[in-house]
Amino acid sequence: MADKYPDLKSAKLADAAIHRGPGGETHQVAAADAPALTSRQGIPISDNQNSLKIGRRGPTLMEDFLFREKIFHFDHERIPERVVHARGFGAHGFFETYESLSDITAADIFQRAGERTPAFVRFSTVAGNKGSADLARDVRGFAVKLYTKEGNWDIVGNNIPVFFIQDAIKFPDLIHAAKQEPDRGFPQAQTAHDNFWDFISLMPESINMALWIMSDRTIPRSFRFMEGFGVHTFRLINAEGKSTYVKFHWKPKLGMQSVVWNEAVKVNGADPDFHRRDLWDAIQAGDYPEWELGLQLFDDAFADEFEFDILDATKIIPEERVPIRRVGRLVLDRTVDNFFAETEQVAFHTANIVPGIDFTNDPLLQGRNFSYLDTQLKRLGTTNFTDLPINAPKCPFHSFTQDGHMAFNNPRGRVNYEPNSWGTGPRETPKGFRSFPAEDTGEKRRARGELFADHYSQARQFYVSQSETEQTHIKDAFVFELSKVETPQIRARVVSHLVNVDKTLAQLVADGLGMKLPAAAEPARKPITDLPPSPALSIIKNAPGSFKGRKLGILVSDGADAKLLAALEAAAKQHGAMVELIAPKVGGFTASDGKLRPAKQKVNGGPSVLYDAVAVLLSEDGALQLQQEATARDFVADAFAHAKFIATSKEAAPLLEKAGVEPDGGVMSLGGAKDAERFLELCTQLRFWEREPKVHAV
Ligand code: HDE
Repeated sequence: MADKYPDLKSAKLADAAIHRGPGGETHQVAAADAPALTSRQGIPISDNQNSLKIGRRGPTLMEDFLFREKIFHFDHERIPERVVHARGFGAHGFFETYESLSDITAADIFQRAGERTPAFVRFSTVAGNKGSADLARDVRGFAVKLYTKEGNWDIVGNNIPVFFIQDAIKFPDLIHAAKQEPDRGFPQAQTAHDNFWDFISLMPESINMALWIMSDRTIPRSFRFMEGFGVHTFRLINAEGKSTYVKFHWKPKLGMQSVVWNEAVKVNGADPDFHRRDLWDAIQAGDYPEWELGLQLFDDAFADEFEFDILDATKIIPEERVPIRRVGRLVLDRTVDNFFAETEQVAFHTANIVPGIDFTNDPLLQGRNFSYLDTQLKRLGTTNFTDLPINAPKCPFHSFTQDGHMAFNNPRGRVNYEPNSWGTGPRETPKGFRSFPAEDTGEKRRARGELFADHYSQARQFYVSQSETEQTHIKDAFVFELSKVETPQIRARVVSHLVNVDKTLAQLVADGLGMKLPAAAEPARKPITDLPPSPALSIIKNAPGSFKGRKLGILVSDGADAKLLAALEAAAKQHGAMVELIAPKVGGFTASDGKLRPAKQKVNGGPSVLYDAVAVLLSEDGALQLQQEATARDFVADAFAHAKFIATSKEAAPLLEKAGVEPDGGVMSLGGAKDAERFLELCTQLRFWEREPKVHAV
């Protein structure tokens, strides 16, 4: 492989040219040491510019096997995209175990402190197709493959700890309703349409999730600032066969952060790849994102006393109730070599578990365990997808499965069955996987546990746990989404559920839609209205108090104060933040010291929505020029509307004024280089939320 596909990752830009001969024939002029281009059969190619023809003007010959092979392969480049989670982005890394957990699980990955296990993570949106935009309001997939010494363990989770439905039999309905409507083929990658909300309004079990998806969790700032969850209750099994229930959590070291809705809408236009670019850039810069694996551990006694069924994936167990024990860290430190080979062909499966871990009877999990293998066969086209490098275990593996499409890992020799008396080949081992011998009896029924019928209590708990700003965002999101729903009855039905969650919220949403408050929907089970708030559920209440990993965008012009610029850059670096310069021309600008510096973005390609905070360093002339430029006015007006911190040079004031920015506590005029650090200190608050109510009137 290595010979055939030379590693061009470190390739430098070489002088390349196409040489044109007198008769129109063309050849690429290549470096003398370049490897020969060949066909897939290894045949060296002398001309990759022209198909084989009779004479110069054709016809083209069927005999041109090189052309035929190239086009044949090209025609089949696409494989079916994932039905859900089609748009995704992956990276490699490792998991490091903090301490031995041998008392609670025999899983090899948790036996030795300090052990590193290779990992691959794929983040995704759910509803949009492969080419959709990153900032759709949507749940994010957070799928982790851990290549342990006893086989691959996949935690195929999301960035939200609950799900829409309780039983896997409803999944096709949910996804049909959420994705584009079948007659018109739109809208894509959004839930703001009739079919989705029609389904939700008829499925009260989805109301808790509806609150979560209307929160800022579904418009994350980037993958690096998201939590992840295994969602279902699993089991950990120790060497003595004792079972402990577990819920898996991924906690981002950089803290959680989201964008605001108007910003998300604009990011989608400015950079539809915002999230994947962010992860790529961070890893390339050596700024490796990290998450800690947290376990919520509990036993049958807790399961029995808990108000909800631990098998119900529409419920959480609040952290305040069962604390999270952090047992290791996941670090992403390597981008993929090839997007298709790795990110596209990676195949996750909830049933990829290892000795020491087991399932529970969560009916959603049980359904998933059936679904994922099926989907891989459809997408990757063969049962042998497990042999692709991204999917193959990194520990030794031996099985007697054989043949099928693309079999390149068949058993060697005569033995392909077990038991056999040939004395060779793999054998069962006492260390092998054993299912926990749970006792399950009961009538065969299409039914659910009784507590599954509580649909509103935790939705309320989620809502009352949010800060005021976040509650407003939830209200605004409901109003936005339901304003896109064309059928008034569907809007009303959704609001009738919100009445059971929180009357004030329901009233605010009804007001926002310009409708009367409907009567409450009939609850299947009386909601519990006094569950204590869980502050851990709020993003803002858990803000990291740091600007690390964030991005400062500095709008500059010719003559911009070089000292101030240097001070801002140094302060940002000190805080672990990245800086990008935006100028009238991408070729660069000449600062006050007479030096030409390159810009990263031209002003119309680098709107402020791409940055966490902005600075506007203009000369007097620059401010006069940019006053006339609509995208420069948008730059500051949007930063202001999105509650961002803004620093300005004194000379930039006319631009701010023209953009309608009224300086407040989140806008800082920089007197000199010494103010740079003060500004970055301000930025550690991430957003100036106090401004928000002042810039929204409806
Ligand atoms: Fe999935 N899901 N899912 N899902 N899911 C898929 O598998 C399915 C569910 C999740 O980056 C599919 O390879 C059923 C919950 C992620 O490759 C498919 C049910 C959670 C990913 C499938 C669920 C998830 C998938 C489509 C209801 C969060 C992307 C392509 C019982 C805990 C993994 C594929 C990646 C992908 C089925 C519900 C997370 C069709 C039947 C709940 C992160 O097999």
